[in-house]
This record gives sequence, structure tokens and C-alpha cells, in this order.
Amino acid sequence: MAAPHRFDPTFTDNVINSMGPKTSPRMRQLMAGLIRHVHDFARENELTVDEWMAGVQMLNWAGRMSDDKRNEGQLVCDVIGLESLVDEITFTLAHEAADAPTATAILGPFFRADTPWRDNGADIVVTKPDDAEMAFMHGRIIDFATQKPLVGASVEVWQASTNGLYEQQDPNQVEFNLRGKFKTDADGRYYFYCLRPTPYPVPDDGPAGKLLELMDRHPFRPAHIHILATHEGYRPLTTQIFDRKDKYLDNDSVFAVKDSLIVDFVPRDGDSKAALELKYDVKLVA
Ligand code: MBD
Ligand code: FE
Repeated sequence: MAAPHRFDPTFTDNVINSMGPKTSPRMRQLMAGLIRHVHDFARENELTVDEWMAGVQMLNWAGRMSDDKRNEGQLVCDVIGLESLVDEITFTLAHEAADAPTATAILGPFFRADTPWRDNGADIVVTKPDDAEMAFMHGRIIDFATQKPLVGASVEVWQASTNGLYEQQDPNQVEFNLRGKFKTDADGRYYFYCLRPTPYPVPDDGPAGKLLELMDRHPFRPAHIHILATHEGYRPLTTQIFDRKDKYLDNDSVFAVKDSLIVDFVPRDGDSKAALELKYDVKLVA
């Protein structure tokens, strides 16, 4: 009997069934799903060799562009909403309870694991842009179940400068500018000076930017500050907060905005370092 034509869906079953017995159940499930969906995608769209090869070249381009300062593969996932979708799935599975703790948001490609500790009250704006609007950010890390403050919890923050660049993208910023890791004090509080964040475009000189252009989409993200809060015995929380005044809240190029993560910068009196203030409490779940 002749082999089934490749258009025939039984071909897909053959590929899936070629997995051996040592494959883990989860791997088998994920690969079966992935193979089924990409085969269906190819069949439904009558994908040509040229179109498939363009996709391969985009993946290779993303790989070539990626290093410890740039995670282009992640950015490609971001512009098609995949990191936001898996973030939402993970959050929903973890918290079936109606009353949710602080919402999560995607980590994004500019996190640095080696960010230095700074003392509460420090200024993360080491390279100060001329057009900086300074803000005093403060809040508490709280146990979601008891609403009690958590002492000695860690809060890591990072943000882009007003020129739209994170420090690792910009040779004119001091290393670790606009990043810091803080420990909550005896009242569970953290506090530091930062910039009022400004909207900026995701890097669009690579495959993610090319995809955006081909889809006739803009690269802008609303102004945001990244937060990673951790405490022993609690689920680590990765999130971002967004300035309510931003014009890109409804069309973030990486689809990360959630209503509960929109915050208000308010005027701050009597502080020569900052004319604005932002209070943000983070609720962790054990
Ligand atoms: C960013 O700054 C970011 O936070 C995300 C999620 C994606 C691209 C650039
Ligand atoms: Fe970011």
C-alpha cells in the first residue's frame, strides 16, 4: 500500500505515533499537540515551501540576534501574545480562588538575574536623563491570606530610561542603572526613588520588529515598571505596573496590561528629590 498523501491527516498521526516509550507523558502530550497544530496550520493555509522557509529564517535570525543582553526569541513570542497567554494560564491555574492576589504579568526580555541589592531609600536612577520626572515608590509586601506584612521579603524592580532603552541596551547608561533589589524592613516596607516610566518601542531592528511591520502594528509598550517579589515559603511574583495616564494601555505591543496593574502617580510634597509618589503593595501567596 502506498504511503498516505502528506495532506492526509493520518500522516500527522504517524508522526505523533513515532514517539518512543521513554518519552515522558507530559512531553508526549506537548509534542503531540504541537505537531497536530502546526500540521493543521500548514494544511489549512496551504503553506508553501517559501513561506515555511521564511519562518525558519526568522527563527534563525532571532537565534543569531540573541545573547545575554538580548532575548529575541522571547520578544518574538511577546509580540504574538504567547508570553502573556502562558502567564495568564499559569496565574489562573495557581489561583482558582475568586479573590486573587496581586496579578502577574510577563517577565519580558530585559530582566537581569544579577541585579545588585540596594538599601531602602536608594535612588535607582544612577544615570539621570535630563527630562527625568522623579518618583518615590514605596509599599509593603503582604501575605495575601493574613494581610500581614512580610519582613525581609525581596523586591526587585527594573525600568527603561526616558530614551526608551534598558541599561543593557544603552552604552550611555551605567551598568544596573534603573534596577535594584530591596529587602522589606521590619514593617514589611520597601521604598526607593525611580523614574516616572515613559512609553517606548520594543526593539524593532530584528525579527520581532519585522513581524510587527508585516502585521502593520506599532512596537510601543505603555510606560511600566517591572517587579519581581519573592519571600521564602511564598510563590515568587513577577509583574509589571502601568501608568494610568499612558496612551498605550489599550494597545500594548506585547499584550501585558491588566486593569488591576494600572497605578496612579500622585504629587508628592516636601521632597526635593521627587515631585511624584507611587504607593504599591504586593500580595504574595504561600
Ligand atoms: C519590554 O520592556 C517588556 O517589558 C516586554 C514584556 C517585552 C518587550 C520589552
Ligand atoms: Fe519592560
